[in-house]
Amino acid sequence: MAYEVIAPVLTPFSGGAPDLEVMKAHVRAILDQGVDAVFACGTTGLGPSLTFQEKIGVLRSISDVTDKVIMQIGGLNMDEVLGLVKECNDRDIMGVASFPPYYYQRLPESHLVRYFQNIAELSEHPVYVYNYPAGTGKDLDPGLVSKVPVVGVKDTSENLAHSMEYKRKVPSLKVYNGSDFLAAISLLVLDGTVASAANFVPKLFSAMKRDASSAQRARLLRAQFAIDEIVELGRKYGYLSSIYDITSYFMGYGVGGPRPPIFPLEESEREQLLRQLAELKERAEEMSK
Ligand code: FW2
Repeated sequence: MAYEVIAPVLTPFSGGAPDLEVMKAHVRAILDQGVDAVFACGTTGLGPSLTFQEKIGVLRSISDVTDKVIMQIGGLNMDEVLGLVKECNDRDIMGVASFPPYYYQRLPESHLVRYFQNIAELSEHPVYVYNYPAGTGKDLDPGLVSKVPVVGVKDTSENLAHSMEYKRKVPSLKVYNGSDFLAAISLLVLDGTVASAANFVPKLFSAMKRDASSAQRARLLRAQFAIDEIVELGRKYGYLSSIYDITSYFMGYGVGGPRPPIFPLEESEREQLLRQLAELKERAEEMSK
Protein backbone atom coordinates (compact mmCIF):
# COMPACT_ATOMS: atom_id res chain seq x y z
CA MET A 1 0.00 0.00 0.00
CA ALA A 2 1.22 3.50 -0.81
CA TYR A 3 1.13 5.98 2.06
CA GLU A 4 0.28 9.10 0.13
CA VAL A 5 -1.77 11.12 2.58
CA ILE A 6 -0.22 11.34 6.02
CA ALA A 7 -1.92 13.47 8.66
CA PRO A 8 0.33 15.28 11.14
CA VAL A 9 -2.19 14.52 13.82
CA LEU A 10 -3.10 17.25 16.32
CA THR A 11 -2.79 16.44 20.02
CA PRO A 12 -6.08 17.19 21.80
CA PHE A 13 -5.67 18.75 25.24
CA SER A 14 -8.20 19.06 27.97
CA GLY A 15 -7.51 20.29 31.48
CA GLY A 16 -3.90 21.01 30.50
CA ALA A 17 -3.04 17.43 29.52
CA PRO A 18 -3.25 15.40 26.30
CA ASP A 19 -6.65 13.77 26.05
CA LEU A 20 -5.59 10.37 24.76
CA GLU A 21 -9.09 8.94 24.39
CA VAL A 22 -10.11 11.84 22.14
CA MET A 23 -6.85 11.42 20.26
CA LYS A 24 -7.50 7.73 19.62
CA ALA A 25 -11.04 8.44 18.39
CA HIS A 26 -9.75 11.20 16.10
CA VAL A 27 -7.03 8.96 14.65
CA ARG A 28 -9.60 6.23 14.01
CA ALA A 29 -11.96 8.69 12.33
CA ILE A 30 -9.43 10.18 9.92
CA LEU A 31 -8.00 6.76 8.99
CA ASP A 32 -11.56 5.53 8.34
CA GLN A 33 -12.13 8.52 6.09
CA GLY A 34 -9.18 7.97 3.78
CA VAL A 35 -5.99 9.14 5.50
CA ASP A 36 -3.24 6.53 4.97
CA ALA A 37 -1.15 7.13 8.08
CA VAL A 38 -0.51 9.58 10.89
CA PHE A 39 2.58 11.53 11.87
CA ALA A 40 2.53 11.95 15.66
CA CYS A 41 4.15 14.69 17.76
CA GLY A 42 5.07 16.84 14.77
CA THR A 43 4.45 20.56 14.55
CA THR A 44 0.66 20.32 14.44
CA GLY A 45 0.87 17.70 17.19
CA LEU A 46 2.72 20.30 19.31
CA GLY A 47 5.54 17.75 19.75
CA PRO A 48 8.11 20.36 20.84
CA SER A 49 5.93 21.37 23.80
CA LEU A 50 5.11 17.86 25.05
CA THR A 51 7.01 16.27 27.91
CA PHE A 52 8.83 12.97 27.46
CA GLN A 53 6.09 11.10 29.36
CA GLU A 54 3.38 12.79 27.32
CA LYS A 55 5.05 11.72 24.08
CA ILE A 56 5.18 8.15 25.36
CA GLY A 57 1.48 8.40 26.18
CA VAL A 58 0.70 9.62 22.67
CA LEU A 59 2.80 6.86 21.11
CA ARG A 60 1.18 4.11 23.18
CA SER A 61 -2.33 5.37 22.57
CA ILE A 62 -2.02 5.82 18.83
CA SER A 63 -0.19 2.55 18.32
CA ASP A 64 -3.00 0.78 20.18
CA VAL A 65 -5.28 2.01 17.41
CA THR A 66 -3.08 1.55 14.33
CA ASP A 67 0.35 0.51 13.11
CA LYS A 68 0.17 3.26 10.45
CA VAL A 69 2.09 5.75 12.51
CA ILE A 70 5.36 7.60 12.16
CA MET A 71 6.44 8.91 15.55
CA GLN A 72 8.34 12.21 15.68
CA ILE A 73 10.91 11.79 18.44
CA GLY A 74 13.17 14.81 17.95
CA GLY A 75 14.30 16.98 20.82
CA LEU A 76 17.23 18.63 22.53
CA ASN A 77 17.86 15.97 25.16
CA MET A 78 19.60 13.00 23.56
CA ASP A 79 18.68 10.58 26.37
CA GLU A 80 15.02 11.38 25.80
CA VAL A 81 15.35 11.14 22.02
CA LEU A 82 16.94 7.70 22.32
CA GLY A 83 14.49 6.75 25.08
CA LEU A 84 11.66 7.41 22.64
CA VAL A 85 13.41 5.32 19.99
CA LYS A 86 13.43 2.42 22.48
CA GLU A 87 9.75 2.95 23.26
CA CYS A 88 9.04 2.88 19.53
CA ASN A 89 11.02 -0.36 19.21
CA ASP A 90 8.47 -1.96 21.53
CA ARG A 91 5.55 -0.88 19.36
CA ASP A 92 4.39 -2.04 15.97
CA ILE A 93 4.65 1.20 13.95
CA MET A 94 5.80 2.34 10.48
CA GLY A 95 8.75 4.43 11.50
CA VAL A 96 10.32 7.18 13.53
CA ALA A 97 11.10 10.70 12.38
CA SER A 98 13.13 13.51 13.84
CA PHE A 99 13.85 17.14 13.31
CA PRO A 100 17.43 18.22 14.13
CA PRO A 101 18.46 19.60 17.57
CA TYR A 102 17.07 22.94 16.51
CA TYR A 103 18.14 25.35 19.23
CA TYR A 104 21.85 25.06 18.47
CA GLN A 105 22.51 27.04 15.33
CA ARG A 106 26.17 26.44 14.58
CA LEU A 107 26.44 22.69 14.81
CA PRO A 108 28.81 21.28 12.21
CA GLU A 109 27.19 19.06 9.61
CA SER A 110 29.09 16.07 10.99
CA HIS A 111 27.27 16.46 14.33
CA LEU A 112 23.87 16.58 12.64
CA VAL A 113 24.82 13.44 10.74
CA ARG A 114 25.81 11.78 14.02
CA TYR A 115 22.51 12.74 15.59
CA PHE A 116 20.59 10.86 12.90
CA GLN A 117 23.12 8.00 12.88
CA ASN A 118 22.62 7.47 16.62
CA ILE A 119 18.87 7.29 16.09
CA ALA A 120 19.17 4.93 13.13
CA GLU A 121 21.60 2.61 14.93
CA LEU A 122 19.16 2.12 17.79
CA SER A 123 15.91 2.11 15.85
CA GLU A 124 14.32 -1.13 14.72
CA HIS A 125 12.00 0.92 12.54
CA PRO A 126 12.75 2.89 9.38
CA VAL A 127 13.91 6.43 10.11
CA TYR A 128 12.68 9.61 8.43
CA VAL A 129 14.11 13.11 8.51
CA TYR A 130 11.70 15.90 9.39
CA ASN A 131 13.06 18.97 7.63
CA TYR A 132 11.35 22.21 8.65
CA PRO A 133 13.87 25.05 8.15
CA ALA A 134 11.34 27.79 9.01
CA GLY A 135 10.77 26.15 12.40
CA THR A 136 14.22 24.81 13.22
CA GLY A 137 16.49 27.33 11.50
CA LYS A 138 18.32 24.48 9.77
CA ASP A 139 17.94 23.05 6.32
CA LEU A 140 18.81 19.36 6.20
CA ASP A 141 19.52 19.37 2.50
CA PRO A 142 19.87 16.35 0.19
CA GLY A 143 23.65 16.35 0.63
CA LEU A 144 23.29 15.86 4.38
CA VAL A 145 20.35 13.48 4.13
CA SER A 146 22.30 11.25 1.72
CA LYS A 147 24.88 10.70 4.49
CA VAL A 148 22.46 9.21 7.00
CA PRO A 149 20.67 5.84 6.91
CA VAL A 150 17.11 7.11 6.50
CA VAL A 151 14.34 5.89 4.23
CA GLY A 152 12.58 9.18 3.69
CA VAL A 153 12.16 12.84 4.37
CA LYS A 154 9.24 15.05 5.25
CA ASP A 155 10.17 18.41 3.83
CA THR A 156 8.05 21.23 5.21
CA SER A 157 8.84 23.94 2.74
CA GLU A 158 6.74 25.96 0.36
CA ASN A 159 9.47 25.54 -2.24
CA LEU A 160 8.52 22.48 -4.26
CA ALA A 161 11.86 22.53 -6.08
CA HIS A 162 13.52 21.94 -2.72
CA SER A 163 11.46 18.80 -2.08
CA MET A 164 12.06 17.58 -5.63
CA GLU A 165 15.79 17.95 -5.20
CA TYR A 166 15.75 15.11 -2.66
CA LYS A 167 14.12 12.87 -5.26
CA ARG A 168 16.63 13.85 -7.91
CA LYS A 169 19.74 13.54 -5.76
CA VAL A 170 18.71 10.60 -3.57
CA PRO A 171 16.20 8.66 -5.71
CA SER A 172 15.80 5.88 -3.17
CA LEU A 173 14.22 8.28 -0.62
CA LYS A 174 10.50 8.53 0.03
CA VAL A 175 9.82 12.24 -0.17
CA TYR A 176 6.79 13.98 1.34
CA ASN A 177 6.13 17.67 1.32
CA GLY A 178 4.61 19.11 4.51
CA SER A 179 2.94 22.27 3.17
CA ASP A 180 -0.86 22.25 2.94
CA PHE A 181 -0.56 24.54 -0.06
CA LEU A 182 1.45 21.94 -2.02
CA ALA A 183 -0.69 18.91 -1.18
CA ALA A 184 -2.15 18.36 -4.67
CA ILE A 185 1.15 18.71 -6.50
CA SER A 186 2.87 16.49 -3.92
CA LEU A 187 0.37 13.74 -4.71
CA LEU A 188 1.31 14.09 -8.38
CA VAL A 189 5.09 14.37 -8.30
CA LEU A 190 6.30 13.19 -4.87
CA ASP A 191 5.49 10.17 -2.69
CA GLY A 192 2.73 12.12 -1.00
CA THR A 193 1.79 14.87 1.40
CA VAL A 194 1.95 15.36 5.17
CA ALA A 195 -0.83 17.93 5.34
CA SER A 196 -2.31 19.30 8.54
CA ALA A 197 -5.63 19.84 6.70
CA ALA A 198 -6.02 16.04 6.67
CA ASN A 199 -7.10 16.51 10.31
CA PHE A 200 -10.31 18.23 9.15
CA VAL A 201 -10.96 17.28 5.51
CA PRO A 202 -9.81 13.62 5.34
CA LYS A 203 -12.51 12.74 2.80
CA LEU A 204 -11.39 15.55 0.54
CA PHE A 205 -7.88 14.10 0.62
CA SER A 206 -9.28 10.73 -0.30
CA ALA A 207 -11.00 12.30 -3.33
CA MET A 208 -7.74 14.08 -4.19
CA LYS A 209 -5.83 10.79 -4.22
CA ARG A 210 -8.40 9.42 -6.66
CA ASP A 211 -8.22 12.56 -8.82
CA ALA A 212 -4.41 12.55 -8.79
CA SER A 213 -4.26 8.97 -10.00
CA SER A 214 -6.82 9.61 -12.75
CA ALA A 215 -5.26 12.98 -13.67
CA GLN A 216 -8.43 14.98 -12.92
CA ARG A 217 -6.44 18.17 -12.88
CA ALA A 218 -9.26 20.69 -12.58
CA ARG A 219 -10.95 18.88 -9.68
CA LEU A 220 -7.65 18.42 -7.93
CA LEU A 221 -6.93 22.14 -8.18
CA ARG A 222 -10.36 23.12 -6.89
CA ALA A 223 -9.82 20.89 -3.86
CA GLN A 224 -6.36 22.39 -3.30
CA PHE A 225 -7.74 25.92 -3.43
CA ALA A 226 -10.45 25.09 -0.88
CA ILE A 227 -7.75 23.79 1.47
CA ASP A 228 -5.71 26.95 0.85
CA GLU A 229 -8.64 29.17 1.80
CA ILE A 230 -9.32 27.24 5.01
CA VAL A 231 -5.67 27.29 6.08
CA GLU A 232 -5.30 30.99 5.20
CA LEU A 233 -8.36 31.77 7.28
CA GLY A 234 -7.03 29.68 10.15
CA ARG A 235 -3.70 31.49 9.99
CA LYS A 236 -5.40 34.81 10.72
CA TYR A 237 -6.23 33.49 14.19
CA GLY A 238 -2.99 31.53 14.66
CA TYR A 239 -3.16 28.24 12.80
CA LEU A 240 -1.83 25.96 15.54
CA SER A 241 -4.66 27.30 17.73
CA SER A 242 -7.47 27.49 15.21
CA ILE A 243 -6.87 24.01 13.78
CA TYR A 244 -8.62 22.64 16.90
CA ASP A 245 -11.76 24.68 16.15
CA ILE A 246 -11.60 23.95 12.42
CA THR A 247 -11.21 20.21 13.08
CA SER A 248 -14.04 20.08 15.64
CA TYR A 249 -16.32 22.00 13.27
CA PHE A 250 -15.54 19.99 10.13
CA MET A 251 -15.37 16.56 11.77
CA GLY A 252 -18.46 17.02 13.95
CA TYR A 253 -16.82 16.01 17.24
CA GLY A 254 -14.72 17.96 19.73
CA VAL A 255 -10.94 17.63 19.72
CA GLY A 256 -10.31 19.84 22.76
CA GLY A 257 -7.96 22.77 22.45
CA PRO A 258 -4.24 23.53 22.38
CA ARG A 259 -2.09 24.07 25.45
CA PRO A 260 -0.17 27.29 26.15
CA PRO A 261 2.20 28.54 24.85
CA ILE A 262 -0.20 27.77 22.01
CA PHE A 263 -3.27 29.62 23.34
CA PRO A 264 -6.86 28.76 22.49
CA LEU A 265 -9.00 31.23 20.54
CA GLU A 266 -11.17 33.71 22.42
CA GLU A 267 -14.87 32.89 22.23
CA SER A 268 -15.57 35.88 19.96
CA GLU A 269 -12.77 34.84 17.60
CA ARG A 270 -14.09 31.28 17.50
CA GLU A 271 -17.58 32.46 16.60
CA GLN A 272 -16.23 34.70 13.85
CA LEU A 273 -14.01 31.93 12.46
CA LEU A 274 -16.86 29.41 12.36
CA ARG A 275 -19.12 31.90 10.57
CA GLN A 276 -16.42 32.46 7.97
CA LEU A 277 -15.93 28.70 7.56
CA ALA A 278 -19.54 27.76 6.90
CA GLU A 279 -19.44 28.16 3.13
CA LEU A 280 -16.04 26.50 2.87
CA LYS A 281 -17.29 23.49 4.81
CA GLU A 282 -20.18 23.03 2.40
CA ARG A 283 -17.82 23.34 -0.56
CA ALA A 284 -15.37 20.83 0.89
CA GLU A 285 -18.16 18.34 1.57
CA GLU A 286 -19.48 18.69 -1.96
CA MET A 287 -16.01 18.09 -3.41
CA SER A 288 -15.35 15.10 -1.13
CA LYS A 289 -17.97 12.99 -2.93
C1 FW2 B 1 3.48 18.78 11.01
C2 FW2 B 1 3.48 18.89 9.54
C3 FW2 B 1 2.82 20.00 8.87
C4 FW2 B 1 3.55 21.22 9.28
C5 FW2 B 1 3.01 22.43 8.66
C6 FW2 B 1 3.73 23.64 9.22
O1 FW2 B 1 4.30 18.05 11.55
O2 FW2 B 1 2.65 19.40 11.64
O3 FW2 B 1 4.90 21.07 9.04
O4 FW2 B 1 1.63 22.53 8.87
O5 FW2 B 1 3.11 24.80 8.74
O6 FW2 B 1 4.02 18.09 8.86
